[in-house]
Amino acid sequence: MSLKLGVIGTGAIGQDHIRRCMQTLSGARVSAVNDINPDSAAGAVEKYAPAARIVVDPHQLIASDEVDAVLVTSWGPSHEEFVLGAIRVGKYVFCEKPLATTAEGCRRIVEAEMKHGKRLVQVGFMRPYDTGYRALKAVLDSGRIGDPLMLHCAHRNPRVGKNYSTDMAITDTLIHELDVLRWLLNDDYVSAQVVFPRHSPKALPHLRDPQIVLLETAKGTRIDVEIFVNCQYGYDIQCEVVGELGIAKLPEPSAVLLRSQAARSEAILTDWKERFIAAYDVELQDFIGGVCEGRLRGPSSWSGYAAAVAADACVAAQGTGAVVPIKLPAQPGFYA
Ligand code: NAI
Ligand code: ISE
Repeated sequence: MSLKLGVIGTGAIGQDHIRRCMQTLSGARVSAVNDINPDSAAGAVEKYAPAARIVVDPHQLIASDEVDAVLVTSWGPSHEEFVLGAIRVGKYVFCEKPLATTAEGCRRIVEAEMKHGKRLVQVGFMRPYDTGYRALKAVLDSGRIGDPLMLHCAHRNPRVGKNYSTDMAITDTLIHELDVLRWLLNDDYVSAQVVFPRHSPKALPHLRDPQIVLLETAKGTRIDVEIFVNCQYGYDIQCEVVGELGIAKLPEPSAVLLRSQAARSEAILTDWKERFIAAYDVELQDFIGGVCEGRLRGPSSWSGYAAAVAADACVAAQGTGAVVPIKLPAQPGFYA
């Protein structure tokens, strides 16, 4: 039997997930779509899911008998409403990051899910599914470089649109590191500070770009993350862990080493869709499998909440330059 998916939001990642559900993954098909922009919904259906129905009201889509589970791929500020809507009718929901744009919003989702009594939500944090991050974690867990002391990370996008704001560098971009580094280190954050280097003239005046986020964990590990979303040259994700006994670095995506015109070169990817293509495939296949088995295994609402608690502190730190404490409540047994 094929799981019927309803997709809310048919922009960049919505279309990419519709494509992978219809063309790459097994066990599911897209049966209904919604977007506040009807042309976008029509375009996605025509291109990837000709048999899917366009439903104008997102809450009708969530409640529809034609939908077994929901994918929320609309803009971040709308996620909470749709995830709560799915929990209300007891349907499984895969929600792209961020789960909600504030910790308070994520907390409401956690509470609704716990009240329902069973996990229904998977958050679209795909990096724990990436083979590079998994290999890096295996090295750390093996103890080969001893305890991690420092991490140097970078999250670089070639450019962003005019609606991208300074806080989105945290809530939309850094949120990936806030999730994956917590998982990688098996540790929680205790403080954050944000400092701003010289403004890049390639960034629009309203956007402070680049930024450097400094995090400290409960075990005392120090992390610096450069966020540079107008770096021009490519989509570049870096993570280097300095341990007591050695250094472990996130592998680069594989590329041909070219010798040509008196130079050695390797191409750098320019798009997150390609950089994490395999990870997106595996995370969504895992969601489909989890729904079919009645037991989700992927990143939970609690992971979404934990990342958002740290994100709130980083956004506050952007405004003051001060070191802002991060206090994550104890994880409920429900999410163990
Ligand atoms: P986008 O702007 O390309 O597409 C968003 C779509 O959602 C648009 O078509 C818009 O009309 C629609 N939409 C917005 N509000 C809506 C509402 N209330 N109801 C119905 N439709 C609505 O944005 P993009 O890049 O696809 O991002 C969407 C979400 O996915 C964001 O939360 C973003 O952070 C996340 N994302 C995650 C990525 C990842 O690596 N996991 C990569 C890119 C995006
Ligand atoms: C985008 O929404 C993503 O999630 C990408 O993975 C990230 O690199 C980019 O900065 C975000 O805007």
